Amino acid sequence: MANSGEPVGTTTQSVRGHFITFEGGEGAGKTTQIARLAQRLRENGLSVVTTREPGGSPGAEAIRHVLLSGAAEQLGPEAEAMLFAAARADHVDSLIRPALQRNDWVLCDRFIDSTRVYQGLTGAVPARIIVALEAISVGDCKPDLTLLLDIPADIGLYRAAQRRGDAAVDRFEKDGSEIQERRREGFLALARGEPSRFAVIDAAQDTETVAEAIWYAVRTRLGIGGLGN
Ligand code: T5A
Repeated sequence: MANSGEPVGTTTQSVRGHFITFEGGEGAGKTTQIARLAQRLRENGLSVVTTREPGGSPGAEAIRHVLLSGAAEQLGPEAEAMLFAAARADHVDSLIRPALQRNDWVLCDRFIDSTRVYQGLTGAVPARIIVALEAISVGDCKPDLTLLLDIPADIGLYRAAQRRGDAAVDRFEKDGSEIQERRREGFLALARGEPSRFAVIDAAQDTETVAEAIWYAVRTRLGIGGLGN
């Protein structure tokens, strides 16, 4: 678990690199835009680690399979939330925190806000459990910037279906557009509550326009305007 041996929610290790998370609904374009941003940062001579949740470390990838196949659904929402937290704790300990301590940039596809929305706001898991699991799994390893790729649920689901082709729909993608729209509203509510951490990006635009909006947000929010194009 993150910070083993430390009181829950605290750490003695300071985070030095930049930690950016990408959040949003299904098919919002997170994977596409993480690759674009990583390339741009590398062109500026920066060391970048890209990763995803659930997953990102061998242990967490094993848990990802259990979660997205739907095998854990019958255990109930709280058990699913605990599995997301267990995966996250391993991911933070084995990949994210060491990368930040090396002064790398970490770009992560989904993180704490996905749990807050999918399991919490639009799931059935009480807020006090979400808060406790987050403290145990993440401690103070919080994102410096969260890019919320906001998109109408129907457009996101259409894009996700196009990308998926004939492959089976996963545990959370199978939920209809009504719940996906509630998730969208949940993310937007989180962004309103933490405006200094979140930048909301209109992800319904074309890929190039979204990439430019993200680049502007990264440069201005993280105070690195000196970076080139
Ligand atoms: N989950 C996750 C929880 O419930 N709790 C948690 O705590 C966490 C961490 C993960 C699932 O787990 C749930 C949420 C998810 O349901 P996943 O397989 O990792 O599932 O999938 P997602 O994160 O949902 O990501 P997707 O792969 O569905 O979508 P992306 O990455 O947002 O989108 P992307 O880049 O793959 O693009 C989708 C398609 O659209 C095209 C792309 O080419 C691609 O074909 N596209 C565009 N088309 C037009 N215009 C643009 N601007 C486009 N950008 C991309």
